Amino acid sequence: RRGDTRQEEAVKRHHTASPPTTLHVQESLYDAAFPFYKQPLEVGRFSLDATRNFFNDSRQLRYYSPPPPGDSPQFDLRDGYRDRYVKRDDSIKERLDHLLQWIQQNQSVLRAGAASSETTTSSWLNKDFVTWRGHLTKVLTTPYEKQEGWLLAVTHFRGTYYISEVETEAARRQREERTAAQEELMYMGYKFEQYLCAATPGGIPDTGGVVNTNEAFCTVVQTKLNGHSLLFAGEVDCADPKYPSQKAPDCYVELKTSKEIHSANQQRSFNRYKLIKWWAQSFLPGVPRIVAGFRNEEGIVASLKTFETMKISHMIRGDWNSWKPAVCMNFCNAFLSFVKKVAIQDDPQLVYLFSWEPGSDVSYSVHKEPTLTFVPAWYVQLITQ
Ligand code: 0WD
Ligand code: CA
Repeated sequence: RRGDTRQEEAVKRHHTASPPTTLHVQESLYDAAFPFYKQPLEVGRFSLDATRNFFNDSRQLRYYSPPPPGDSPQFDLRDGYRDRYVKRDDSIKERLDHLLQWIQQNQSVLRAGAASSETTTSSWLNKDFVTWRGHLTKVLTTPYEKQEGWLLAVTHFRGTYYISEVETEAARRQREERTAAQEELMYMGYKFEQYLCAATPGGIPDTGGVVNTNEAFCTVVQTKLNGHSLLFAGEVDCADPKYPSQKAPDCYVELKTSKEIHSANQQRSFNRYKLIKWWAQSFLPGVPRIVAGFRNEEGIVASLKTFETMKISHMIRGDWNSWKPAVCMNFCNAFLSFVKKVAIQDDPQLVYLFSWEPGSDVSYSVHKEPTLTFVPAWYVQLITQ
């Protein structure tokens, strides 16, 4: 049977007139041709400073500055954890606020791209979905995820579906019960960025400075997955001033750390569980390169490896029980279609809460509680104008 037909059947219906109740997740249902995914276009940029203030510019963009080729790096990722670390308060839920702020300050960019047909149900924004890239990454990897479920809140407002993550009970518990070792591991990812990033193109990394995880540079991307138009923002680690194309997102580089690989078993698990996340995250905004630092037990990175995002799927193709990019994208397409079928009511205070746990189908519940509502009043004003 054709993949399309099988995906249609993934949606269970009570009867044809009412919305579906669940969405099946099994990989086999989505094992079809790669869907249409429009080349991601950067439509804007924003920065968050050391105190998490929003700026509609690139002030926090950093520049890739690797050690000279041939030199083995000796990056001590634990350095500064005790005395040069300012950690973002991750109990504060920012939801879509910064992205909505970007929309507010860039109406002209968006109005210019919008069709003239304005009705009461669609706004000048003219996008089907607005969300964080990280939320879409979670959707893409769902058919292969075996550990962490998710909760995604959706509000349908003036023809656009806003998707904002809600922390699961399990994730909250994990966050509150993080061990010192886990906290340090989180720091190490950011410290790695400091070793490879300079404040100016051609500059040298300041490895003695403070690591402040409030600081962020984000790209705002517009694209299309089949019939779904998307606007999302994602954090970008740096731009490579030496890359042949200085166009965004071509020049962007994603930085990652991972444990050194010493066995075939570790390699398999890296390919199966880590590369899928790395691929999905960078593929979505069209970031072409991922630079990985492999750390030893002492937290020292002695080797770097560059992965080309578009070649990752070829690298894993021969693996037993491997993952497929097409399955990820077809599932995402099906999920977005499911959201459109379910979230019928256009109301900025109404939340459709989609939930998924490994081994289950996606289901949803409907809420109108101030604690779950995430589209702010000021934004409702803005769009309604
Ligand atoms: O409200 C929420 N539930 C979330 C908010 C979940 C995830 C991220 N965020 C915020 C981040 O603080 C940041 O401002 O959204 C922005 C980034 O969004 P994204 O690019 O869509 O997120 P994602 O692709 O998951 O992560 C990109 C980077 C991470 O890099 P690695 O290499 O670890 O994937 O954003 C950072 C991190 O550097 N990041 C975070 N920083 C602080 N707190 C967080 C977080 N919770 N999550 C990701
Ligand atoms: Ca990173």
